[in-house]
Amino acid sequence: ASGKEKWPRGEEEAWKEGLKGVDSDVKSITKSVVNHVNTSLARQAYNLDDFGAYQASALSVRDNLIAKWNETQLYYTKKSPKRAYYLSLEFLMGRTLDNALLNLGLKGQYTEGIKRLGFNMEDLLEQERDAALGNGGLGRLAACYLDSGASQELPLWGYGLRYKYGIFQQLISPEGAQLEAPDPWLDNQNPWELPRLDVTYEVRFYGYAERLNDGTGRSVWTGGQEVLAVAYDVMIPGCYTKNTNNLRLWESKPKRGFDLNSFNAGDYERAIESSNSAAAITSVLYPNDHTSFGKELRLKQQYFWTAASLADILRRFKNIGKPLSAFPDYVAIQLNDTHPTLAIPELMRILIDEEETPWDDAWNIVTNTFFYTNHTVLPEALEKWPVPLMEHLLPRHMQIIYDINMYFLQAVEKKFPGDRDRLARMSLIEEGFPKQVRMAFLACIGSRRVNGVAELHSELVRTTILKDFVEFEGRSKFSNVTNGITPRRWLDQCNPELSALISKTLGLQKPVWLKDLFRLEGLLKLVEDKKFRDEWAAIKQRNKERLANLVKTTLGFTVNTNAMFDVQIKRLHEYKRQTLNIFGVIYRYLTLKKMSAEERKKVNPRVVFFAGKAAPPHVGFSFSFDLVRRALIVPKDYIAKLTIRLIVNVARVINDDPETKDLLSLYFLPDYSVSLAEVLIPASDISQHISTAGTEASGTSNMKFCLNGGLLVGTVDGANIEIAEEVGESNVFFFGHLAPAVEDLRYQHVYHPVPIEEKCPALANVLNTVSGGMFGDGGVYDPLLNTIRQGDYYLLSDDFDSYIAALDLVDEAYKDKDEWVKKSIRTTAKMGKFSSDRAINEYAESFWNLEAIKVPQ
Ligand code: F58
Repeated sequence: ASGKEKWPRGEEEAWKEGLKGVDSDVKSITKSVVNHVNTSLARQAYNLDDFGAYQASALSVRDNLIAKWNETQLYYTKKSPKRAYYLSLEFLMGRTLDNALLNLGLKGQYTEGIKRLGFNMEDLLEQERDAALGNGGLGRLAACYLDSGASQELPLWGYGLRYKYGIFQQLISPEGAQLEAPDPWLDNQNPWELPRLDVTYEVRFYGYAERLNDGTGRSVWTGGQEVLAVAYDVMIPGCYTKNTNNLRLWESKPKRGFDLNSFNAGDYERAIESSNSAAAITSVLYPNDHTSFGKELRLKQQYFWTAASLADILRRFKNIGKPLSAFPDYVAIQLNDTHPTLAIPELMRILIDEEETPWDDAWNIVTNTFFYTNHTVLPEALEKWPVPLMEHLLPRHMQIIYDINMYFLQAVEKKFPGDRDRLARMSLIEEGFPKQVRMAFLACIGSRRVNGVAELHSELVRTTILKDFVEFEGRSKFSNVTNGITPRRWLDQCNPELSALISKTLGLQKPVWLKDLFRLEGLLKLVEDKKFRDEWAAIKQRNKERLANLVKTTLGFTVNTNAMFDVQIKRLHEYKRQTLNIFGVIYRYLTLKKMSAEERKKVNPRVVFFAGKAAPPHVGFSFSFDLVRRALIVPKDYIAKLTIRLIVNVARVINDDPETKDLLSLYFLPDYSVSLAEVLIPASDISQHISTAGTEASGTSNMKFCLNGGLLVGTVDGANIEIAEEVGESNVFFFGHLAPAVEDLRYQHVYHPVPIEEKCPALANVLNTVSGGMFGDGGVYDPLLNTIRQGDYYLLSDDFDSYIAALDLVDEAYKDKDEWVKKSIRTTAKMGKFSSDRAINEYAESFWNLEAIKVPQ
């Protein structure tokens, strides 16, 4: 406050000269890249390949980021604002170089500088491996939120795990079987992380918790295994701002190199065993998607990560010098799904056992600090942990959970006296063999606010899985924040031509509209401008050619770029109904085969693309209630894999049929990733988001396609609904039953089944064609076909006819090219709402009470 602070050491000027990072002119940039080639890589022009040039460029860009990152962190520390932390087990970041160059506004200069050194930027960008530390939508959402947090100048950090292996690499065998290979993404050094070998915390597992019984509620937890968490920092640059935030990822490491006692006793194997088991904690991302299956190592990951993150957050808070009661004034923690829920009992443990805070005060701090986002209402995805496992691994936390439950149920009993059913329904502990801890309930009662990720989904959370909690705690605790996507990666980076056209047309600098996406509405007045429409359409065409090139070079197929491109890319899962799509393709093929040559001339050619991974089957599968109810004893992940096999084999047949192949072809692109999405999305004319109504919480790729001028075929589900509200229903191809009808329809399937031949002859015919062997041994597909013939839990037979009708409407609409382009422009123009900037600001304002803090230039 007294003006200039004292400079800590040496000459201030000398320090400041070195602080600037890389200058942004081309000459300084080449100098810095060459310097990294020579020093960091110890290489020279003679032996430098594209990969080396990529590494040197990345290191040069990193210098730039570090300078900004350092200033940002120092500034935050000085100002000590309230901070928010996003805890997510998954961050699906994709590549970094292009994104960093664009956010820094240095892409042009680096491209030029690289060219002077004899390299091509596009080739260098292709050298980077994706950071694929996530399964799908939930992990990618976390990555978008980090980009928006930094771009909106919010003091927001992410916390996650530094998995040695990300999501598995998918290979497809000639028979169409998915094979999984590891993803050793760290094998070449990762220029985007800063090891912080000095930032470490000890984390305990197992052992004993003994209650002190001194009236304070404290326990002492001792013994067991102790492992070390080591921090790795990933810099998150904001778009055209100095603010550069942090994503801190933890790596596990043995506390001691090895067990000296065993070593001295001559048991070498035993000596390294415990060190291996410590390192194993962060070795691999669990590839399960929408299932929870109670594995000890997964629970270890969750505790390891929440314990290290909380310790770090607490240390930072303590540096401010405020009393613990002020914790919620300085810290907000967002729980990305239930995976970090152990942070709730962990903070209770620290406050009670270590800080000697009375229970009520501790609970008050906890429930004002945490916020919980739910991402699914599918019963098989709701996390539950067996009580015996919890007692074994985390004995003190289990005590605390029992205590939380006791106080909570007392309060419920007080409000609803004598309602024993309600108590059983709401208990944190589900009765059964074994008893299980219901993590969603714990997350709910331990948080200040709970939200879903799209309007419909949030309403389903309130009226189904958390209904009792809404009745108990009041509706205002339960709200909605519709998901968003970052327009930096999902338009500017993946579709540079469209981005340039938009800047030119709106007469705005890129960062202006990229950070205020509602500005896209300015495009509406150009819908009637023929020249503009032609430019718009030409860009789409070039993006289709870019995709076709990729397919040619990677798979060797020649794609018909005069056809409509129809894309479905997401994790393979029954509820997402890739089956509906492939059965639709078969139906179309059969229809084409029946047509005369004359009739075929009128058909709109279509190329269908699929990509996505299926969860690898896990051993020790336990039959979920859902499957038992459906009398289907078939693991879901097996069905997903079988769907891939069917797609691949249908592709083989129809792509080879000389009569139809120009009118209909089909590709399954292996190893779906963020980078592949960046090529597929800008190339699509139409994309499919066709989950059974009420099952897809939001969906986020739907937003990405629309932002790039692609239209949607979709069910009335998740964020599709809000997209249609924005762009107008005439620009979306909706079909299928609505969410409120689903329960009744399922009931009908179970209690009044109608044979599929009667109910939906078109679909029955398709299924029979598959069983009949048109696409190879029909028997192979029986388990998949039976899910529809018996039970049909995801209602394919109810929605198939309207699905086909919707696709017919798409064909009709596509015939009028001019009108189609208008729809495309209108769609992009109305995507403002779906920027993750809007979403992150909603979290900041209505949940976290967090203010932006701009680092001065
Ligand atoms: C997804 N969930 C939702 N979970 O399915 C999708 O509708 C939504 O748009 C997205 O979250 C973002 O809100 C999702 O991706 C997972 O991948 C979990 C991984 C860990 C096991 C449980 C599923």
